[in-house]
Amino acid sequence: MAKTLKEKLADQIPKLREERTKLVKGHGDHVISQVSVAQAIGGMRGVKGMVCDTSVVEPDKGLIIRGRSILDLKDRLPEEIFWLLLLGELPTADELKGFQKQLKEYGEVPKYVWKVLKAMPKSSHPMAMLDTAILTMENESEFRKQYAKGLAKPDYWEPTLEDAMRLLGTIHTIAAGVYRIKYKKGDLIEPSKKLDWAADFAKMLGLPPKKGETATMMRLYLTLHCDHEGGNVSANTCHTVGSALSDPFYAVSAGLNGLAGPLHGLANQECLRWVLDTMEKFGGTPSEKQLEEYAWETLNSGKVVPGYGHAVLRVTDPRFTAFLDFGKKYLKKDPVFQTVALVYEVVPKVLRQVQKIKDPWPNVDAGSGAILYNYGLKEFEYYTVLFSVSRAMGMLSQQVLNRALGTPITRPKSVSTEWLKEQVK
Ligand code: CMX
Repeated sequence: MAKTLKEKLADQIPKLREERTKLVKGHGDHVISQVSVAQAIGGMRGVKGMVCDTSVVEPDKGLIIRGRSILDLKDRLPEEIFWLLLLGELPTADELKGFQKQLKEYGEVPKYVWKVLKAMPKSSHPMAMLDTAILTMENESEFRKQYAKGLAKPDYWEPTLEDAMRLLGTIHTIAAGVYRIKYKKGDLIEPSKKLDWAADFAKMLGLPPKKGETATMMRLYLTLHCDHEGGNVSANTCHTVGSALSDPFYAVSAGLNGLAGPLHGLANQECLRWVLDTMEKFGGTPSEKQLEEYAWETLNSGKVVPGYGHAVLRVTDPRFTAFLDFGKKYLKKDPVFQTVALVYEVVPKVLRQVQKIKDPWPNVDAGSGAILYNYGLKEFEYYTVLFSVSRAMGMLSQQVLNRALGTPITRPKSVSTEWLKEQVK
């Protein structure tokens, strides 16, 4: 019988621990980064100060998961990606089948979670609902229970993985419930015993299946958003909270609160709004000239053009390319998609003229909204919830590995402005 994810991880952990010990003992003093005043003030951009093995983001290549470009992985199921993030290899067909079956065994959402969600104000943002639901589910944490009983450090990763499975096994059901409760779509739809994670999510949202296309779109969406190394706001927050040995429910909920910011994951809702605003203003897909004018108008009013720019990337985000290719295949005639494609022609030319902008290219959020819109998800505010369902894979795999490796509590040193002034005197 194929090995489980836990068994495979258990096989790998001794070697990973040995490797880390060797690095610290043998090369602990080797300097890998220096910090300038500008970096200390400017969000620590580019400072190398943490380790993340699940994925890396190369400025000129984009997301690379365990050595494989995201574009080579785009047709894989999200479940395969979670396996890859954790183990560094893709599952065999049998391993995948076993993992999918196991994930479903963790699929029950406690009734109290629904009660809490239904009691929230009608005006609550769907991200606040999702994060509250995850925090409410902290009550189920196996890590917390076992830690309270006296868990040995080398064993921390096991109940962390258990919590990760529970969270991953339920997050799509919770997210679908958030959608149906918030937007009054009718009764909750039960998870299926047969469908894969993404297809089941699409079904529970209640989206029209469009001959299987909706499930294909959801698989792509959930695969593309899975992880983006360790330093971005959500991953870094999850890492920091988790480093205090807060369990995965606390840590992922905290990370997702960061994803809910408009400069991070919320950009996808802002981005489609921007695209639709242009269409409303110009009565349909605008001309290149109109779009250019609108981009300047946005910049001159002190706003950002959402979906463009990145803290690390310096090329078109390959995840955007994957969405663009999907749109060209399935949505060629859709005016919203056509506008997104046109924005890609025009906006980088405009942003390149603004000297301070380091990356004029689209990020993942520039195209995803138009696709969701076409498949019946018209509620922009909900888009970051979809992002979150996927990104939970990255955050959870990072946390399990950190527990396995005994990564210490995060505690960088802050300095005062007075201290900085002294240094540069
Ligand atoms: N539109 C207008 N101005 C932009 C811009 C854009 N798309 N991208 C960067 N800039 C501005 C910055 O606001 C900054 O201005 P100030 O110096 O006046 O503050 C200046 O250009 C330099 O920024 P940068 O070094 O190029 O980029 P940062 O690393 O500081 O920020 C990001 C990166 C993503 C926050 C920024 O590009 C941005 O706000 N983009 C629009 C929002 C967006 O799409 N966010 C989603 C990113 C992906 C994700 O995390 O999910």
